[in-house]
Amino acid sequence: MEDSRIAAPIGTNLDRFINAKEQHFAYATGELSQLLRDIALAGKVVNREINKAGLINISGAIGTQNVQGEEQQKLDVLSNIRFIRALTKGGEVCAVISEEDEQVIETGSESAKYVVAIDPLDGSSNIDVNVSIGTIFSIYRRVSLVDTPITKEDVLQKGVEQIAAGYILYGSSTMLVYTTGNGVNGFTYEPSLGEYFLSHPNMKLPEEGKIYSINEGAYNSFEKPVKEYISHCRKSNYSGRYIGSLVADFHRNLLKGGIYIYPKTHSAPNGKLRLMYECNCLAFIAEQAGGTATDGEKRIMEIQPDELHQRVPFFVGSRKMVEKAKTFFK
Ligand code: P6P
Repeated sequence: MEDSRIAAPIGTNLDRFINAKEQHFAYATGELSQLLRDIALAGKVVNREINKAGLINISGAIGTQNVQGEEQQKLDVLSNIRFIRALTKGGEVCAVISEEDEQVIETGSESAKYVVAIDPLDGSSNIDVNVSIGTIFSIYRRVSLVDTPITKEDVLQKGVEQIAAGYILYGSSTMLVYTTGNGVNGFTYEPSLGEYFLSHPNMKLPEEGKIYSINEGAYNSFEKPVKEYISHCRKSNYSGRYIGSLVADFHRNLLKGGIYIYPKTHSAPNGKLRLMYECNCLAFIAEQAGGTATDGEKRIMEIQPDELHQRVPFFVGSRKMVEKAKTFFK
C-alpha cells in the first residue's frame, strides 16, 4: 500500500525524496539513505564513462572472462571498480556480492549493517552497438551481529529479505528506478545539473500486456510449457520485443505491460540470469509495482539461494501474463 504522505511532486530531486521518505519511517536510519545516495553517485560516474565509450578506448573486450566465463568488457570492469569503491568508502556496507567477482567482497566495515548484491553493468556486450545497458542492485540487512565476521547467512538471503532494490538504466536518458518496500519510483538523470529528478512517481506494472520478451533463437531447446506459452502469445497477436539487455526489456515492460522470460535452455540448464543480483532485484521491483516474478513454479523471492552466482529460470512482468505462463507448467 503506497503511503500517500510520502508521495512527492514530479521534479523533486533524489536527495530531497530520500530525506522525505526517511522522515516517515521511524525505523529508518541515515545509513540506508546514505547508501542509496552512494549508489546513485556511482551511477552518475558510470553514466559519464558509458557516454564517452565510443570516443575513448574503453569499449570492447579486455581479453579476460568473469566468474561466469563471460567475456569481460572494459566498462564491466570499470563499473565494478566504481560501484565497489562507492560501497566500500560509504561505510554502510559490510559485504558485496558482484557478478564480476567470484567471492564475496568484504569491505572491512564490520560495523556496517548492509549487504549489497550488484550486477555493475548488465548487458555490457551491447555497449559497442549503442544499446541501453543497466546496473542492477539489491540491499539486505546483515543477519549476524555487527562487529562480527560476515557469515554465509548474511550473503545468501532470500529475496523476501531485501530492504531495497533497483536499477539504473543507461539509455536514451539515464534513469534510476528503486523501491524500499513502499512502491516504486523512477528518477531521470539531468547530466547538465548532475541530479536525478523524480519523473515516474509510484510506478505501476500494468496487470495485462501484449508484449513478450524471449530469445526465440533458442526455441528448439525450450521446455514444452515454454513453447506452449509462446504459441499462446502468437495466437493472442502479442508483439515480440527482445532487446537482449535485461534492464531495457524489463523497464519497457514495467511501463507498458509485458512479460520477460529467460527459461532453461540446453546451454543454460538453470536459465542464464542470476538470482542474487538480477532476478531478486527485478522481482522486488515488479511485485512492488503490482507485477509477478517466478521461476515457472515458485515465487522468485521465496527461493533460498545456496550459492552466490546461482542461476534460475526467470518469468517476470504483468501479473496476468506471468500467471498464464505458470498454467502451462501445471
Ligand atoms: P541471450 C545480457 O548478457 C543478459 O544477461 C541480459 O541482459 C539479457 O536479457 C540476456 O543476457 C541476453 O541473453 O542468451 O538472449 O543473448
